[in-house]
Amino acid sequence: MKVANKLLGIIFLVSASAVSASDVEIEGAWVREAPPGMQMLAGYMVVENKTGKDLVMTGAESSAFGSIELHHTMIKDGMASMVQQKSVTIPAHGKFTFEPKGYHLMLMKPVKDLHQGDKVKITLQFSNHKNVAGSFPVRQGDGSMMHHHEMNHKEMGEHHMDHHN
Ligand SMILES: [Cu+2]
Repeated sequence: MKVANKLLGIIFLVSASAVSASDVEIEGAWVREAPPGMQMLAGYMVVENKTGKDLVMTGAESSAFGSIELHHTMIKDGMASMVQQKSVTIPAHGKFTFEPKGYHLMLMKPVKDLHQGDKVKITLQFSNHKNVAGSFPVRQGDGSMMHHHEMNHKEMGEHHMDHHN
């Protein structure tokens, strides 16, 4: 099939509140449970683009977090580092996977501690499509996974628990 590649420029759709968009679907979404007080959590999902054009995802937002960034984990010489992405492109009739050790939503400054069983709504933003919202259940990650999100956290000093008997 011939694909006419017209550069139409980037159209910013100032979308209203409508979030139903069956032409873009979020599958297998989840947020990794983190210890209380953790200021960075990670969200994962597969975004399926059922449209005939590449979609450019530029970010995400949620009332449950202060801010959200798109990150990619790179492993080089055995060291993991996270690189912020300005956007990711979900190919026409294709999928884009956010998964541990790969691309992820970096969920920063949670407004409250999240626990397994909680659900948060996260809205994905695109430069050439209206927003798409998904429900992300919180669950524990696979214990065997590398905890790459903790790598930037230095020893937090002593943590005292005062118990009254
Ligand atoms: Cu990250």
